[in-house]
Amino acid sequence: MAPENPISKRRGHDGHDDKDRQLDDFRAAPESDALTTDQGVRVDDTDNALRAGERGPTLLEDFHNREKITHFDHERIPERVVHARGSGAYGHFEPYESLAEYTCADFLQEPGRQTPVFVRFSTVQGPRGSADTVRDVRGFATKFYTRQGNYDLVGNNFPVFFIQDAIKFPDFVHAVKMEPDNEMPTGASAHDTFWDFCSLQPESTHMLMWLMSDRAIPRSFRMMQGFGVHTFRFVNAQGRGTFVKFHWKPLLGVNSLVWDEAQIAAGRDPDFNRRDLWEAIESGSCPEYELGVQLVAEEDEHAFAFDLLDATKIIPEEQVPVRPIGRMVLDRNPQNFFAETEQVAFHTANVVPGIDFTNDPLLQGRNFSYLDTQLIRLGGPNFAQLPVNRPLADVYTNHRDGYGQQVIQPGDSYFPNSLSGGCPAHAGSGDLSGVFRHYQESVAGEKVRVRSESFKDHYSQATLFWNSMSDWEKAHIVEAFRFELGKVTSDEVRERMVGNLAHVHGDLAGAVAAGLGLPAPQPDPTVPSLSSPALSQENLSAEGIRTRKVAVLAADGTDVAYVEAMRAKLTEAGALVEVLAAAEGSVHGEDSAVLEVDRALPTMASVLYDTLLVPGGKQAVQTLLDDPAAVRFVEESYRHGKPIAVQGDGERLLVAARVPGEVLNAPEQGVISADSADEAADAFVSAIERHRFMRRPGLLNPGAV
Ligand code: HDE
Repeated sequence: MAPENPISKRRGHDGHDDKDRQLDDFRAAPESDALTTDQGVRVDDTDNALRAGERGPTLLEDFHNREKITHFDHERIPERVVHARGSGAYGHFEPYESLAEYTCADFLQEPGRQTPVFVRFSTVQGPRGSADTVRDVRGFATKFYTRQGNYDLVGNNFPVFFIQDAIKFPDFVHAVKMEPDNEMPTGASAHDTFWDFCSLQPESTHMLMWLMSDRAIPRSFRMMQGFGVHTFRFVNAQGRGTFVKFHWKPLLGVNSLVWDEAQIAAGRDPDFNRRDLWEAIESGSCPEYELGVQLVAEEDEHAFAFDLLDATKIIPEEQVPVRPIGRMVLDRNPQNFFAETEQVAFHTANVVPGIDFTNDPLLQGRNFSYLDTQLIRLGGPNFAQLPVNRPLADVYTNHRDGYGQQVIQPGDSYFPNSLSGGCPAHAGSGDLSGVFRHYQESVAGEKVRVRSESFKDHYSQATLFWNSMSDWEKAHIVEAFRFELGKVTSDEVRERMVGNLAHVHGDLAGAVAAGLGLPAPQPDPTVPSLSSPALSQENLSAEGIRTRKVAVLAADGTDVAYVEAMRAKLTEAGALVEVLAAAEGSVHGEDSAVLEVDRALPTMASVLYDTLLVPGGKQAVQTLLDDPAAVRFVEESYRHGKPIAVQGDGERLLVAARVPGEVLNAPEQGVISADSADEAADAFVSAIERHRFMRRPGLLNPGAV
């Protein structure tokens, strides 16, 4: 008898929604307990090839051996040319209200109606095996399996892009990818070709500001915004269009790592963001994002100082507020990385009635590129039949044949026909509901190869971004430019780039130049003084500390009662508390109370936690003081701006970690020193809520502020 299928028993995969039920038909439940070949022939030995005599040559006739090796030889497919490294999850989206006034998209009509989704987060530059915490843009691509067909919102975690016209994408990607001779650096833009391109291409300046900011090193995919980037178009049932920009906002707040931490994390856990997403979903702490839209009436197309079709520009939220329209929850991990996360195929041209394009030249080029790249990556034209890509809406086409055809299609495959009763019929000839009708935009013009004059301002919004940053965000941007340009070997490229920065802000250009040993360029007197507070991460923290990871450093002699009291309060607030000690097992308090150890200190690092708790207990603190890994843990936590709570003697560890005297008990700097959990807990929770304290003494590089 066939064993119970362990696959269907995995948590969350229980016919959860329509997509999950559809996937069930493709889940390979073993039908027999015996190993077979692809042809279903039972096999009793998969460890020894057929050979002529015990020590003789292997025989070609061994079809099982040949099939096994041949299949293995063909297991890899080309990785994505960009966004190769990614992590995916299923979930659902539901609108808060009907958007019928603006769009006839079926999935946006009814408050609370759930539409299944699959989301893939990614880095851009590095190959599939590169580290997660590199400085890079993150992809945020969502496939909505709507009743009217698949809608893909293929966005990023920055609201702008490097270039204005898709024809420049191959140039840009060749410049940012590893250098052609030595294939270095992996997962990094700190090299000559990238900065050579950008320094010659001022339209990239706004995007560079985002890339050099902490937005490029997100703490978690769960704490990162997403943007559709382009201006799209909603179309309502009457055919009226409204310009729309899409925003995803994480309910856990928008938080980042700091650069030193990101670099350490890349070694300590190259899967840092992937693991975080996976574990959060496995533990039931499902990430949520709110979808927001900025809506602009068609008649206001030219009401802005920039062109709505220019993807290097945002619409400042103070000018057009973001209206929340629904929420998305990611609650199911894939079961097979390759089948789902790797084979998922997003395409900007996968739209549904009610959502349409604009003439943004970057978007127009993308509408060609995604299908084209998938034909090579997924080996032919039938990839929409792969389980993860399959729409929930019925599919009925005249397409035939091709590699990997999964469907037996009876009947003819041409239109018009009479022999098949005219099927499939055009919707136009009968039921008109759910038909995609292209927006009736009038278009006229000479054939020209030019960039519109309205796309020519490359600096104002880079300045807007700079002006909107807090002091520590500015300092981090300066340090990032210094780091990246410091890796550039060409003096000419460095100088040209610093020259461009002078058009963003004199302070920025001057500070970067100083770090590179270059003279400060002449500031540009025309630099505007605009700012948009909505851009600063200072203003994007969430309430609460759900899923924040707290490390507790313990040893024999630790005040166990204090740890348990703090654990109770932190866990109640939704944080995850882990006790770390030199070895796994347990430690004993002075009163011989037992504290279970969750992780051995040598296997962990401060960069894997959001915050640190150091309980008192004379003997325990002495043990930790004698352990360089523990002192380093404290030192890094402080330097990376993380909240720290210490009890009693625990303060000695702060001193050993060279925490300045004036901060030893400074809740306003996120360092809380108190003897009891009652005194410490509330202040510690509010500190964790603030995420980081980047203005601590010694943290802001004076040359960079
Ligand atoms: Fe993409 N992009 N892109 N891109 N992009 C791809 O499609 C392209 C751009 C984005 O998780 C490729 O299937 C062009 C902007 C994401 O599978 C490719 C241009 C934005 C993903 C491609 C852009 C994105 C991709 C590579 C310039 C944010 C990963 C593999 C006009 C709004 C999707 C693939 C996933 C992937 C082309 C610019 C987001 C080559 C030509 C702007 C999130 O087709």
